[in-house]
Amino acid sequence: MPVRAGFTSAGRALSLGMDKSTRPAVAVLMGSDSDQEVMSEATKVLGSFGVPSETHVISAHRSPERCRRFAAGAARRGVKVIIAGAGKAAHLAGVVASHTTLPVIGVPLDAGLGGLDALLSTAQMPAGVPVACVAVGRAGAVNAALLAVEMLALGDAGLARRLAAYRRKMAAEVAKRSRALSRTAAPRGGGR
Ligand code: AIR
Repeated sequence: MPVRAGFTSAGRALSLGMDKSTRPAVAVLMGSDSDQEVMSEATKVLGSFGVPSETHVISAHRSPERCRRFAAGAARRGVKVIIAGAGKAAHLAGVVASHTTLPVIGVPLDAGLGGLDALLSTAQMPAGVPVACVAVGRAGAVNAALLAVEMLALGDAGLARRLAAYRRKMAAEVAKRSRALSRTAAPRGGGR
């Protein structure tokens, strides 16, 4: 399902309860630059809604101090939501969440085992430190961005309107596909 709903406002500053510069409202993190292709889907969706974002490669295991520093300082820098994608033993979202009370959305990535390893590592947080876990791979990256937009839209009527328009456009697209399918389907009764 296409997610770009005709919003071409990339880079437009939003009223996010902070200054209207290009201050990033969402941070998109990934455990390795090898995650970039999938995680860029999240950045694209954010851009299509005009939500400014920043991107960082941070590994919970390979660069733990950088991870802690980023998470501990994110709120102070104006970040509102953090998206963290990682594969294998994907502890990035959980470790980031342990250093901040900003909402953290984890995207499990398929870097082996079909992403099941990352899914469990991301989703199975102990009570007390939540991570919102979305689907494995591209669908997860897209939905992480949409979920972040939904969170920001709670305090932004313009963004909420764009989300509603996006949903309407998606529903219309489904109906269009159904009509196209009906046209190409065999006529009722078989055509024997
Ligand atoms: N990773 C990196 N540090 C900790 C983890 N879990 C993940 C990355 C990537 C995978 O390990 O998020 O999905 C493989 O990384 P690389 O750099 O070896 O390609």
